[in-house]
Amino acid sequence: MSHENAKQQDLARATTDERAPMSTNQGQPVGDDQNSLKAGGRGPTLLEDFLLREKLQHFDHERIPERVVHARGAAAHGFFEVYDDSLSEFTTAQVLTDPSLKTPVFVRFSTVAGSRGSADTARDVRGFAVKMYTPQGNWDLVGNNIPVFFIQDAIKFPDLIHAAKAEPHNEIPQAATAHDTFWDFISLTPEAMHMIMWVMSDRAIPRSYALMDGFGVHTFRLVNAEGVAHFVKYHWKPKHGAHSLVWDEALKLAGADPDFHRKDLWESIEAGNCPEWELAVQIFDEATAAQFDFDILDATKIVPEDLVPLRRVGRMVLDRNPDNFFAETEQVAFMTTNIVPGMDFTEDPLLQGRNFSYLDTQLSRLGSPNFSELPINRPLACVANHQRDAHMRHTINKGRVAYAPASLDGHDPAATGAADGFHSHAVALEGRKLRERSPSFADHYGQAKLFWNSQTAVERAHIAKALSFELSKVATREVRVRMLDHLQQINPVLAAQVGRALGETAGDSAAAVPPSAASDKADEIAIFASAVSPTSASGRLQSTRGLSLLDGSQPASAAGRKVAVLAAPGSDASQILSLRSALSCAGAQAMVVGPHLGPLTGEIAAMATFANSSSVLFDAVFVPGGAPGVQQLTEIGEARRFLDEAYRHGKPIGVLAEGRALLAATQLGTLSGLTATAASGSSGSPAATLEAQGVLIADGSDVATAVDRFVATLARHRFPDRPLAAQIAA
Ligand code: HDD
Repeated sequence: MSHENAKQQDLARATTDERAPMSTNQGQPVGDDQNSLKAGGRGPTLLEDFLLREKLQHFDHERIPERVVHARGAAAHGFFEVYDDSLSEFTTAQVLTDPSLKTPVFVRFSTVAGSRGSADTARDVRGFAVKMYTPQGNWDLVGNNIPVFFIQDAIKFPDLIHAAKAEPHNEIPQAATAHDTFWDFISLTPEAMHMIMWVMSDRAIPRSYALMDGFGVHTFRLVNAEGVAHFVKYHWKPKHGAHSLVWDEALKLAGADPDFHRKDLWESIEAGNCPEWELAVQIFDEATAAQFDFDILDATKIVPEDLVPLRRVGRMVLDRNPDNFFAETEQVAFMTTNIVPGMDFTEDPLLQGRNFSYLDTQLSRLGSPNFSELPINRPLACVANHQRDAHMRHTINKGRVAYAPASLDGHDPAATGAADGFHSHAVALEGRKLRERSPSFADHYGQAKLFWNSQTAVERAHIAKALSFELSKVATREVRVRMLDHLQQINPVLAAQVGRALGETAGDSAAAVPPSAASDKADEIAIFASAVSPTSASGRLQSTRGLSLLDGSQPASAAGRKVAVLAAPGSDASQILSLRSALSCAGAQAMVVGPHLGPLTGEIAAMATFANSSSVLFDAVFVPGGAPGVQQLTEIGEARRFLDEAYRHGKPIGVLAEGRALLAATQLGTLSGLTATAASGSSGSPAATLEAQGVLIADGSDVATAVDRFVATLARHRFPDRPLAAQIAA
């Protein structure tokens, strides 16, 4: 039986057929589970009613503790395959070296701080946990969408999480770091500054799980057949690029659709737009590591891609949704200790502490050391050892030998384990036992600056905005001021701009400009425009590729995007059909939004209404022609707002033929001087100016070309520096 078939069968065995005649958990047929057994029609209920007892008892115990962190998550099944055997130079792990292997995977994405029921779009790190059911046992790469961490030593983890979670006296705020205890801890923890730059960047508000990077974070080891070890960093690169929301959109989405990311993952897979990532590795030896000006054991540091380029070695596709959220997504137990022969840990003190924590937490969450027998956790590789019993044991071990060495019943007392079994790499160790931080972990600002320097002006402006937002929610002034001191060490203009938002003087205050609520005000972007040379006079790296999302390095792709088509009775159905087929070819989807559900025009029906949806649920907005339809839309405030809000959030907008009149009726139309009927496209006209900002206005003479241009614009994701965005109230 193939590896994959075995897994499928394994999971199938664990399901029950809900359409079969009802029975108790003991298999007794049930005749009526809607009425309890009573003495007489009006009761009382009888103690002998085992059907009632069992049903209520099971219900009363349905809940298990949620994860202390990463409680809110969504997951999917899929597979991983390497492109070739080129990594066999570095490792004996079959999963990384055998291209004939299609390794089943289960991947769970999550936010960190919020509880199970919190909103998906909170500003937060995203968990990116991959379980691979390899022939050599399970390999879990329990990473995040950010390549560094807040702290260097696991002993600080409980403090970090207690500070970040809702405050313990009133459980406020939910799924948010914008509060005193978090920033108090951070302001007293300089090692967190690099991570803070990432968390305040747009990385912490991804567009979807499918459109974000993943990282193993720590430096790990790969070990080859000769026992030679190399260091490795793992990266997941999304096939369709890494893209983000904007903050105002993320805030609104938390109300409009708290399941935004979860639903996107589910619906993409159902629609056959399967999320896909490439696995990339950075591999380097001890001598190379010794030359870096940071310690590769320090999880607050990246290995810049300008120092060690990425090598793309395989791909992972998520192509099947879970059958049952609890049995799979909730009960899956990831553990950093799950590695396979040919891999090893490093002495990173954060990783070492994690290796205690994950095994431990499964006991309190899942209730028994037999959690590894749950279908979602069970390896495909054979399990054979002398561990026995404990709560909820499923395996029925045969025979009397549960010990080693043993000579009874055919056991070989000389057998001490598989020859190709796991061997820890023989790392040379020396030194005294001590409780202190290595001096090589001491630089807390160097890579925070590297990250800042590697961002575009728009991204820097977003970081300044995020810090201003978060710190403005901190009630204790000393904490705010302490943070400004840290920012000053990273970049004086950043410190000054955040200082201005907080009513403090800090950094290069001459450069600061009045802050606005909108994310992309031109003068706020302009102050961050200064470029930095890639290396300093002393040869130190000052910026590097791989850190910016807006430097043009992301692949152009419209796959997985959702477009709102605003329509009403009388809208041009053929234009909508053209758009729909062009989008579907690009792996994107059109959803018609109208004044009511159901048939609107021709064969077009509305799947959403202005009352139940808004522009934040979509990546772009399109308005077809058809004078009577457009006329109706111009009279609907929400329709006009759809366009204004989409413009403010940098989203592509397309209007065709008479659809232009709706755009002309918006705030954007007024501010840009766009009229309902003027000829489009002449240079210097409002339409030409808007086109450069991703707002396409076409006259309807060539629908096919107009639609193709719109899809190409959609593939660019966002147009973040729109000059009129700050003036639009939406
Ligand atoms: Fe952790 C869950 C990622 C540091 C202790 N962690 C958890 C999950 C992810 C990460 C993705 C969710 C897994 C799932 O979906 O079930 N954690 C990280 C990363 C870290 C990190 C990338 C730094 C590089 N974590 C970390 C430390 C500790 C923990 C330092 C403790 C010493 N993490 C846990 C935990 C969790 C967990 C308490 C909660 C639920 C679980 O493990 O199964 O053990």
